[in-house]
Amino acid sequence: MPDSALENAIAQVSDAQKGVPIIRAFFDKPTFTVSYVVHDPETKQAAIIDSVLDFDPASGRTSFASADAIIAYVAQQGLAVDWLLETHAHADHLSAAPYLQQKLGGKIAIGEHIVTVQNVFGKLFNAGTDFQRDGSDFDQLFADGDHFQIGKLDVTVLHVPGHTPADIAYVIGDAVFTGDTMFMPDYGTARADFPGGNARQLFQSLRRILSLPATTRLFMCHDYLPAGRTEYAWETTVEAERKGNIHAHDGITEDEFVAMREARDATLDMPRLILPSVQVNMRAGHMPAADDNGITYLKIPVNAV
Ligand SMILES: N[C@@H](CCC(=O)N[C@@H](CS)C(=O)NCC(=O)O)C(=O)O
Ligand SMILES: [Fe+2]
Repeated sequence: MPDSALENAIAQVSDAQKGVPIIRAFFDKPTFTVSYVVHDPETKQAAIIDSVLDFDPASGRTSFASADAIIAYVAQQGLAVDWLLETHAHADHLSAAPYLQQKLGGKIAIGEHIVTVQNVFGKLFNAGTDFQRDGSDFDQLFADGDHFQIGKLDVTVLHVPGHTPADIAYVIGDAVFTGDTMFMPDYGTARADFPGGNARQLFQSLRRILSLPATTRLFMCHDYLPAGRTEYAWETTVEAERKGNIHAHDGITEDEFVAMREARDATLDMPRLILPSVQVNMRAGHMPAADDNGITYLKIPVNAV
């Protein structure tokens, strides 16, 4: 006997899910980073956002457990990966985008202002002429307002500088991948003291994201588990951030925000992995070319940062 009630229910749910991205988060505890796989339930086309390459700075060894967990999920769900999206050149973890691209395909993309970041860090690390600094290490550079699709899902790019000059947020269907702009309401916002960072710009970027409709889903790039909470969390809404973000709720003025942010930033240590991360991430996640002995080296600038 065909179960027509169930068939109708399945059709109803599938219909309601059209245009709504399916989102799976992967949390990397050593760097408190959240990576995402986002896919279109209709076409099974997918994007991977802000992946993590495991790196042990004491031994200089890379490993792939985090990336392999994403690969296993993609295979289990039968997804086709079109995009490897970065919200910015991360200063706290290495990107696994090249490794994922090799295994799964897809184009590596970031915001067009990455060229500013490449120039600053290219200079700091005294990179040779083989490092182009024109964004060409990436397959695609996005500008504010750019639109593309993941299967039938609509994606709009918002340039949201402040944490770095090149940060972008990806608005995919009803979900926003905010990168390092805001964090969960009880933790607040991203720091603005990296090279090219700017607390005033960050405030404007926050207000821009928070102008989206109240029920817009927001997915954070990090969670640092503030005192008073016992579970890591990374999903919230525009409404919850506007009501409750401890740094940026409605009513906080730009000057108040900037004073708070600059005072807090003055107390923060550099991220544990900033030196390896920026050297690799400015090259779209690729290591610098190996020396003539075949070994790849990452530099440590002394008294320069
Ligand atoms: N302890 C962390 C710090 C990471 C960090 O500085 N995170 C940045 C994002 S890349 C941030 O915005 N932190 C905001 C804050 O702590 O106020 C590490 O060493 O990786
Ligand atoms: Fe960051």
